[in-house]
Amino acid sequence: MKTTQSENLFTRAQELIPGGVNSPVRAFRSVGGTPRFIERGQGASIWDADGNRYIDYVLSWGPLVMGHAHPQVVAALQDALTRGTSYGAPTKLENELAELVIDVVPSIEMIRFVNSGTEATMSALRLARAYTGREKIIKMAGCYHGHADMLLVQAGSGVATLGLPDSPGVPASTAASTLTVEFNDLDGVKALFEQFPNEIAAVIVEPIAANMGFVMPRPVYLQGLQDLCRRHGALFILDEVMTGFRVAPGGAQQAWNLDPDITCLGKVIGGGLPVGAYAGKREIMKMVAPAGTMYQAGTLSGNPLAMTAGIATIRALLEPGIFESIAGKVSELIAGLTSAADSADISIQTGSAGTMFGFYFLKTPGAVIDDYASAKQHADTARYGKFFHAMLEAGVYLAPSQFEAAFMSSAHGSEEIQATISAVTQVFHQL
Ligand code: KE4
Repeated sequence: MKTTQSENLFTRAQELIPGGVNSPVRAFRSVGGTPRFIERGQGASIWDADGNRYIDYVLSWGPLVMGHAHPQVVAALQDALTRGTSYGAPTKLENELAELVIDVVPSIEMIRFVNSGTEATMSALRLARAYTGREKIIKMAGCYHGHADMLLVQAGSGVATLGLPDSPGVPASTAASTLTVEFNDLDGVKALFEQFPNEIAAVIVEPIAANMGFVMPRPVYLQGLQDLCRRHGALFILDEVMTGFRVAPGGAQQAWNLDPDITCLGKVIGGGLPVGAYAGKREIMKMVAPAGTMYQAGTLSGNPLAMTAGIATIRALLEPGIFESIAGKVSELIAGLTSAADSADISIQTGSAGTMFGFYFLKTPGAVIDDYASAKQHADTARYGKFFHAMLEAGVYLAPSQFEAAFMSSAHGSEEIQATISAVTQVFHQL
């Protein structure tokens, strides 16, 4: 595969931008090689600067559940663009997207739009501290909730990918208020509530730990966290930035009948444009300025183009049968992946929920990855790196890190799924 253009662009980019990228995980650091500079996306495919075509399972890290340049999204944006790009004033579009999200996500009564998942979780935690008057928060090791100081403690995603223990620049005093426990360890959270009575403002958790690869919650784990929060007067915050509109239309909370106090959203609700949101019970949300005293603001929050892309994407996703058909493609791909691994005698652990999925190469056959410690211990990142590049050469674009999830779109048809399965089969035998 010719990658001259990407190589030249990457060389130049590294002079201009730290690491040549505007988000670390894009730099291929953990898998090696030159990141592909992408020029175009259409449906399930992307093309790089050298004209190579890939079937895309990163989909901008989750947002593009309807694929690249979906006709309804493009048309809606083209129309909105003729009326300008931003007003810094309220618009009916914000009402429309708010109503859509409130209708679909069970626990949400009121919502505030921001520009990224990071802003969503950062604001949600400030709100939890304001509402409870408490300072400490609990997060799980290996979970990633964006790059706000207080959350860059044993984080996942790019922090895990680069093997950074924590980030320099986060004040010790800030990190001291963030308590961490292994994902799926309910007793560990229970112990913290007993150790710090009346001090914990919130527990924040990804319902599926998809920033350490793809780790499903144990049965009753999430319900257990919710019950502990209720019992100890802390807020239960579900970070559905990735799982929202993907595990089910109403997110993991709809699939698993959860009732979080605050939900963080992002990705899909922006349809590929910058949108995040924190949302939840009216009683709590009404504390947010200017209705209440907890301050949070943003020049481009609720931006009309971003709202337009989010509305068009969610409306298209909610068309009858669409979600189920995308979820069906995930099942088809996972079945193909599993049988290919069996026939090549390769040990993998797969996981899937709705329109998202993931898999690990295992160093030890039969090992189980169900938290960050076991992910670091058992995931064969070297073998994943080889697999990643072989699949890239075969025209399949996966996450450039073993500690990320993968995503499906409505634009992936049987042709793409079968092409992917045959590429996997071929590559597994090469491995
Ligand atoms: P952003 O600030 O990147 O929009 O959202 C942060 C965030 C919050 N919560 C969860 C559960 C997330 O997965 C994310 C961001 N996800 C990563 C990929 N695992 C974004 C990719 C990147 O950092 O470039």
